[in-house]
Amino acid sequence: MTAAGDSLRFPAGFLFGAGTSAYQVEGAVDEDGRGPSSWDRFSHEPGRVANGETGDVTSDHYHRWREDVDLMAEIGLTAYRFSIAWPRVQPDGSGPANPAGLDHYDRLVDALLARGIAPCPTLYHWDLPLALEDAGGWLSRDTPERLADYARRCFDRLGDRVHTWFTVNEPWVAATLGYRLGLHAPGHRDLREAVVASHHLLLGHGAAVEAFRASGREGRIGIVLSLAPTEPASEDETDREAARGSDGYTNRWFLDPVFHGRYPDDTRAVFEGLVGPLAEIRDGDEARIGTPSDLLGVNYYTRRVIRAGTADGGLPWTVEPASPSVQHTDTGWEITPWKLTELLEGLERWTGDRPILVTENGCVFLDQPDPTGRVADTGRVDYLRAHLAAVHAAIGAGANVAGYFHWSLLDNFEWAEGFRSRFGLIHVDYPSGRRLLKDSAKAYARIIAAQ
Ligand code: IFM
Repeated sequence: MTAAGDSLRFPAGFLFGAGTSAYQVEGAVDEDGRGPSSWDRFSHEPGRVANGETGDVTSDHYHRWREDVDLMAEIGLTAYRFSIAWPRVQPDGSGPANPAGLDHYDRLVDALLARGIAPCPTLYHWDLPLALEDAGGWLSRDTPERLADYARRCFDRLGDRVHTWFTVNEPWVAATLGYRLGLHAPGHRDLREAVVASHHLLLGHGAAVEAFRASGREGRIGIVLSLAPTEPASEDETDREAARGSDGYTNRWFLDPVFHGRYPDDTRAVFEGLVGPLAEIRDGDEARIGTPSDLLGVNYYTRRVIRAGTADGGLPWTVEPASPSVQHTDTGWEITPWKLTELLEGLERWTGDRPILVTENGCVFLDQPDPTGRVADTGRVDYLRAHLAAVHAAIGAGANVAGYFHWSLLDNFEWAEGFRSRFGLIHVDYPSGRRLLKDSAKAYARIIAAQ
């Protein structure tokens, strides 16, 4: 069978991966000296997560990682993006490392390498040690320094075998959902806080890159950004201007300082017009955020269509609802693979000749196993093929894309959505922990095998 995506040949060495993050898949929140995180507390607060669900057990990856590595090998993955749980390594967010925490990732890294799967850890995927949350979280200027100190311990222990590192996952989402919209930990609702948090998350990235260079380890390191290709709802100049503003808010506020060492003037002016002077951005900070890194991780799910008009919090644009003329996932996100091609083709003005890795791309489809154990997730098969074809097209047009990681390896805890959103290539039956490769995992396996 040949369908869009199956017959595509990618450059030699292109990484075919899948991703997870610690709080979403590990469970085992009280084991081996792990300390509490911001998400442990948040998810246990009534009303924060759908159906009152938590990451206490979730996909049980902390215990089942050997089986999961076997499944990765069965699919033929050549890379695995996971995150290291900071509260396992430093239960209080600072001080000496907890050896049992690092031992876990040490074993995982060795098992991956034994299967020819490149380990690609993310240092921070939102599970902030609770002690640091209580000391101010990402509103505190000390948190980026703590991140660098923790990162150093990871580089020391794993840096002889890990050669691709990611610093911070999706600072826009962490800052916006955590500090402006109140949907993620710590649940605040304040635009000013969101801007300050985004600055400190970016400083954490810069500090982690500095720590990596100081470690003397060989390898590459970079940030992971959720980038939303933005288009105006009409050709009206007001909508076009609104789309430029929204692009600054979600994309350029992060790309510009990371790659050009300076926040975009237009976005800073919008923020300062709404929340006052941003004295938290001190002399030297932007240069530190721009400490040269080696790659860019891009998380892409869908586009943003923007119309002029003021949203809540006063930002001068509104996001259009999904268009009925575009296909969508089971959570209503538009399926727009052509925007991924455009996005990847347009990043060179920031990345230059540095490689781009598509670090997340995926969809919610809710298909369940039939009586024979087959999960016929046709929607995900089509989504995967279409987005791999989009990456292939971008490479053909000259974009330096070095890998693709489907989100997610496993069904998992989808933050405020709990378990009702299933993103996995692998179906997880939560009560028993049983895993089943969905049709999408088998389709991915065929694509990888055909290279
Ligand atoms: O599950 C999340 C992930 O943790 C960060 N990026 C988006 C995914 C899907 O919402």
